[in-house]
Amino acid sequence: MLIRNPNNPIITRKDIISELPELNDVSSVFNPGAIVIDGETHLLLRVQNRGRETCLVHAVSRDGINFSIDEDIVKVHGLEDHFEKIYHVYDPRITMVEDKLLVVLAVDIETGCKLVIAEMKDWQNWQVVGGVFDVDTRNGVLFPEKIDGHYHLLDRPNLKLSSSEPASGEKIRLLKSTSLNDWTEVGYLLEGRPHYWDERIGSGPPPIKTHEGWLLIYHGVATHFGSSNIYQAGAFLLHLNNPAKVLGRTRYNILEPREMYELVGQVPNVVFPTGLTVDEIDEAGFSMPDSVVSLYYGAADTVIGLATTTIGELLGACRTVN
Ligand code: BMA
Repeated sequence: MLIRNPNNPIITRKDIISELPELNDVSSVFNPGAIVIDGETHLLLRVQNRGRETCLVHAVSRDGINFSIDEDIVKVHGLEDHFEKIYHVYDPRITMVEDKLLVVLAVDIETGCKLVIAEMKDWQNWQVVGGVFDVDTRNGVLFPEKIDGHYHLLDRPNLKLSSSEPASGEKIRLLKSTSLNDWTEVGYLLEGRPHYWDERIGSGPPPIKTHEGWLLIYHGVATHFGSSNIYQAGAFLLHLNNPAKVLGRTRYNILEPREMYELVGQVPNVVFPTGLTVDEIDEAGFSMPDSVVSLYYGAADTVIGLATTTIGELLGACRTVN
């Protein structure tokens, strides 16, 4: 259902060209946030250098396929007010909420991972305006509008399954807040399905508003292959006025590692969607069944892939739940 762009991978390490020592001959570029503003597609790239340090870099494109990439590293101001020592800031998910351009970032600190919300000042400068600081959590996405006067956010609290494994999780949670800072738990919405493609799960890009409900892409991890986890993508649908209500979920994955650049790389067998754009949205923020969806995803934690489909195809797939 998702058609890979023939130019895939659309961004690789060789496209990062900069005088900065931090961006010289980098190792990988993956898991981008995406948004369309005034007809241009903007990405925030997760760039990993040979120090295995993470930098966020902005890229822009007229056609959503060929990107021109900034030479500077994006600054997130105010992080130091919250954390003493930060290891990595990564996996940006970008959402426009009531004229504010916001990004949710995963931030690795000594005690695990927190979610930080930052507002764009310009593409190089973002200011921390909130976050989810209480639990160890990741995969945060903001809804593009307030519901019942509240911001809404999905996250995925981490479980530490064993000391040798990275923290991961298997339940997507809904939170709400009036301020972007103090979040109240509404409840857990979706669980991983042991033995199947999505044993552990987490949201992908931010929700899309459709007449049938909030449409989301998520990632699922099949962990039952011993040392080789497989990261795939699926979709689910939430009620428009009551997003705690799950209306549908794909039984099958809609994208799985198949191409060489998805199967082989820094972390093999990974497609990890974090950015999504829709070509046609009406005045009220709704996309149409034939609106084209462009999904930007990290492949093998090494490069960026692009795959397209339509809203109608995704909604149809959400009805295949068993
Ligand atoms: C997840 C996150 C992602 C990463 C993926 C595959 O747990 O850490 O950033 O792309 O694993 O390694």
